[in-house]
Amino acid sequence: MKRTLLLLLIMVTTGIYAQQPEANYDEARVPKYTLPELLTCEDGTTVTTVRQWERRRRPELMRIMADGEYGRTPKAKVKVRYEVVAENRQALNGKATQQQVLFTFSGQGREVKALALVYIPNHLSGPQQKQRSRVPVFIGYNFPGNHAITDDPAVRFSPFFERLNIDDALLQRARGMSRWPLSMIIERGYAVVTMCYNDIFPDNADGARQSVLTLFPENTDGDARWQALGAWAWGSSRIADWVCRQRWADAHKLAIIGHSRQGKAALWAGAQDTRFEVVISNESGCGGAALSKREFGERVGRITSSFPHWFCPAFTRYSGREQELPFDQHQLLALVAPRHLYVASAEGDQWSDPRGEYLAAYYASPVYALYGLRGLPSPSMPAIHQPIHNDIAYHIRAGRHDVTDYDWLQYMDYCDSVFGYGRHAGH
Ligand code: GTR
Repeated sequence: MKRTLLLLLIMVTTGIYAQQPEANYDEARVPKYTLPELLTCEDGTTVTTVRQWERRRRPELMRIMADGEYGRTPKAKVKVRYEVVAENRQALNGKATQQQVLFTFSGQGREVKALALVYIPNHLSGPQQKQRSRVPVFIGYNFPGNHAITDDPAVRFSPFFERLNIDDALLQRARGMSRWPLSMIIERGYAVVTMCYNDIFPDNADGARQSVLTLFPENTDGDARWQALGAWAWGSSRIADWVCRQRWADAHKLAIIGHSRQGKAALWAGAQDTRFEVVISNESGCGGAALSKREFGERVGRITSSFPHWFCPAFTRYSGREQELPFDQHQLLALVAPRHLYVASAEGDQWSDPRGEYLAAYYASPVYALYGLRGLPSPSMPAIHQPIHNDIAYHIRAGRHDVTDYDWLQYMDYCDSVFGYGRHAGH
């Protein structure tokens, strides 16, 4: 029984059962589509200034995306208690201080626990040393649990797995290390704060009952009610709350990174929370960076039936009816402006529609232009392994759906440039 549960969990988490052959992978079969206007308000006013964008169009689009896709984030606050439950000042061969910080969220007489795993660089070298007394931070969820992204036996199981009460052997410590090259990140002078996304909202159709949603008053938002993606985005902001209070962290240099479904959540978090200076979507695909109206790879009908607990119920209305969507993902991406946006794709991940991801970032560029910033220059995609690092950044690499060292190296080069460090400065 426990094994079946775990298998199911792995399948849901990796999306194995969601991949079906009927998706379109032929560019010639992409329908003719018209994207909803980015810079025209609902009443027809054309946006030509930053002021109009920030006062009128941006709030309008925030509402449209919340009501139609991700759900409304409740305004009520829940109580959070933070507790450093373990510390190791000599982690990663002395290169980092590792902390495990238990977040206890409480509301409506209930508690939800989540465990952050934190690595802070001990030594900075070269130009970094002069420039930094506080360090920039990558914030991002992991999928398989904190214990799986390192081989350090002192790292505790994420609370979600403890609740499942599965044998340790089945939990496979260290099985997800490749996506979190901790030493490499620490050596570049960045801190990392990660947490298992299941701690915030367990990723299954019944997950809401164990999630942070239960800490809020009864939800009356109907079809616009938030679900998992909204909760994960909210949780990232709670991690940022904690990070911003730490002496070692540079609160002005926060990057949020998310892969795949967490790329979707990172974009929604980055749209809402302006403390994220760099917003990184790694292969977020449908409901993330990819344009829905291209109907390429994963589609709205598919994603909302495979994962009914991710989006707000209103999004399911557009199953098989993408051309009727009153919004598309370029509008979500534009909500990150004037902060830095990085969209990345993989050639072997056609399910996520790399071209659709690129084009959404390209079509978000006019908002960056309003600020005098550089988005993407042309609707033609760059070649593989030829990153573009403008105020909107993009790369496509060879290989499959994954987070690789190549991806991390691009993100760190880009952040170095954005934050004005060392050899990559001059951005
Ligand atoms: C897939 C899903 C994608 C993506 C992926 C993942 O099954 O269809 O939208 O979210 O899972 O998160 O790895």
